[in-house]
Amino acid sequence: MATNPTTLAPRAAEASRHGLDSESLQRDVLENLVSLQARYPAIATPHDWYMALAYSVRDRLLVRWVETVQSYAARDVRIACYLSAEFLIGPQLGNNLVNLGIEADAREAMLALGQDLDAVMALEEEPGLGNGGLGRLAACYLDSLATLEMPAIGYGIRYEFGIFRQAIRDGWQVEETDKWLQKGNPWEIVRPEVAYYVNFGGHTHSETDAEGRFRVRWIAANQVKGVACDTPVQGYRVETCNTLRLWRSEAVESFDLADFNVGDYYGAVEQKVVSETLSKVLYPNDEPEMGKRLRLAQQYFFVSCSLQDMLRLLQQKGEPIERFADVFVAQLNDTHPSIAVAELMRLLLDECGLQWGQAWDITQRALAYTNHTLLPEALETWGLPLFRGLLPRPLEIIYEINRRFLDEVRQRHPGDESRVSRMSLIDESGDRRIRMAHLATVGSHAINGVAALHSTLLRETVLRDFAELWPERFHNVTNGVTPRRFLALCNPGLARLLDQTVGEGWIADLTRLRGLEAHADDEAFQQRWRAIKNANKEALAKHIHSATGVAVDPRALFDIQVKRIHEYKRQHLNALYIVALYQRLRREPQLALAPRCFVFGGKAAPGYAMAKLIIRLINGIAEVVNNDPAMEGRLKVVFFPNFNVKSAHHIYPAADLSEQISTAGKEASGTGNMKFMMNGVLTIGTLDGANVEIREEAGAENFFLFGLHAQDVERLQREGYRPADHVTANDELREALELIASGHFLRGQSDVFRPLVENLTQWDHFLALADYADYVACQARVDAAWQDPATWTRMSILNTARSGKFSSDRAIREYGDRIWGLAPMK
Ligand code: 8GP
Repeated sequence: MATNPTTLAPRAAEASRHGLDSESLQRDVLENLVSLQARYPAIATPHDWYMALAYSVRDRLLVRWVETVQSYAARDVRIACYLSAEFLIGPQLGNNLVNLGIEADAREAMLALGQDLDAVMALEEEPGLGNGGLGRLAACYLDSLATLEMPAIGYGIRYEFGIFRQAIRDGWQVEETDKWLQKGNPWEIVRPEVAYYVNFGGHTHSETDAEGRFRVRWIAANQVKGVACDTPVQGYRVETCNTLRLWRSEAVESFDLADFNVGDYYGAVEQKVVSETLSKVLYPNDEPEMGKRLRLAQQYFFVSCSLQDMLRLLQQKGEPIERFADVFVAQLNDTHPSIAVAELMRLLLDECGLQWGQAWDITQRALAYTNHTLLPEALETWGLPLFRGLLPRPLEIIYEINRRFLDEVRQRHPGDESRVSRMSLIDESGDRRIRMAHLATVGSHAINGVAALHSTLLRETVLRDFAELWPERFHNVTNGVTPRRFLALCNPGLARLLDQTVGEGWIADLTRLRGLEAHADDEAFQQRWRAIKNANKEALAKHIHSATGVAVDPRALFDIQVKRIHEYKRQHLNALYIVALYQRLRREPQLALAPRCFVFGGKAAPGYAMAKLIIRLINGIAEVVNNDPAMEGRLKVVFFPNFNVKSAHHIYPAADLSEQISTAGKEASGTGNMKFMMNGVLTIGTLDGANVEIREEAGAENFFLFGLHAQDVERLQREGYRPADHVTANDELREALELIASGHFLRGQSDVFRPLVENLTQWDHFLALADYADYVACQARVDAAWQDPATWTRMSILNTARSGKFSSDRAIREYGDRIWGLAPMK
């Protein structure tokens, strides 16, 4: 029976208002246990309880979700579409409880059913649909969009296998497949009726239609169907519940049938398998690009489905095609969705019949591009043959965009052909390749970097010619992270103290944490602050013990570096310092250094040999240091395996020191740095990415700064950098490198770490040795500050107090104001 949505909504809304108490939750959990899990309490597994609770919470979201979707359809609003190949959303249950404001009720309900809420939450599989910073940023932004009640849809790919699980065997990283869907996903609603076809391969054909208009038809070699898989995104204590729509690829039935008719059963099945492969797995590469055909197919697939979906929604709203850019603005999260420039043009020209000029105007007004990296090896390009084979029609459109664009450049700069070839969408210097960052820039009305320094460097280096041509299109929006997940949810002890001190409003307005400043020197307050940190450290110590078998002392300084493993992030600089410390302590056991526990976490791209070697080195150092009785009570080293959103919840709140030590100019922003800061963690860092702004906000006296500036790095590299000079000048450094090369940290095998040591002493592309001495000196200042608890705690309180800027709510407001023309609404 069809239900009338207009009558359903008020009734359901009424029900939901009564559904947010512990009794009704308890009732629903029991009911769902039977009706969805087919279990009764006595035999229910912990996972059954998780599912029953998750479904009960989801029901409470659905009412708001339906109303939100209805209101966007009915009202004259602009909708922000966040296009991203990655959404690292993390576990959903706890976050939804916090945002609905029913965490305490859920705890009570589960207790009444004999279950511990934390234990139940711990069972949730993490949807690892992202690599790191970029994917997690997208998830934080969805949280803020919903919280600020801004009309928004997240569009991406519903990978069957997310980022690999990292296991550590004999000190090496081993990748295991991430079967996150094995036990079902209670948060997902599959919508078989929301599906689109996407073309691949074949050729194009020009014709004149009945009205005498010139049209191009794309005769595809095959098609894949994209099916919408939706996840509700509930805002914090508001009625708005937005949508994350991820596309799952399926075979197109008619293709199977055609093959069946000629009796090619295996051919039909193969087609099905190939189609389903598209959304099978996330590419586990963090920065460097690898030009895989399937990756390009994934990008085009999700972009095309998303744009087709937007066109359908436009029609549903009763709006004409000319209004597309008034109703939608699409933010391209890096270049992965940048094929949207060509695809939107194709849909407007070939499917909607618009003229080029009008289509181009709509495309540019509808699209905006965020750049996340300056590393040249990370800028996406696609070889022409591969591109043409897969996407012949989009390629024709790219050629035409390029022709018109280069005409414009030539008009502005007559005779400057070197500029023309620098700016072209096609790199003709070697084998011809499409530059996706240029495509995204030319097709967008706004281009932004993700921290002040990064945006400046973007304008001065990678996109310099474009910034000269269109200065008004370039912006900065410094990244932010959601305080709901990264403070309220993951650090409940601190959250309670913040509630009591500055009032609960901080969760939706993080600048209110400034109210803490008045308490920074209050001894009693400092004591409570420390007690919370210590409890978090004890909890992390337990996790470390169960994950690695290493016992760590919560009284030690927890010095933590968690992020993807990459040479530019310089985990090896940290490792060199640990080796030096180890040697110092062996030589001078009486040294008055504070006990330290170094914790590392992060995945290496499976094909990135140097990054994997760095993991092995850290584990080698850990093995030696942790088993040396002389280091007992002085030094511990831990590599925490499989760092992900879930383990991050335990790590950020328990840290004392946050390592943000990338080579200046290389880290676009960083967001882990912000999560640490909110949790009262002091930063040791370079002037890179958002560290610059973190230091500005915290105050220079509350930040441990070291290292070369971005201009120094650039100059050194230009003028010729000689890492060996630093080795000669610094005995401690030389000895540390020699010890590593000797095989001391790999049971005497001297050949394994040699490439790493040679790389450092000969090239050191990321200037670790140039920054080494200053880093060590800075660590001595850290040690001194730690030995004075009142000073340290004051700095810690002030870091939390001044972290307001780094809320993703601020970032989303800026996107709304400067780029989308979209304000928070009710
Ligand atoms: C990262 C940047 O490296 C980081 O500095 C920044 O904070 C973050 O994006 C969010 O802006 N970039 C990536 O994660 C990235 O390029 N990932 C590739 C896998 C696509």
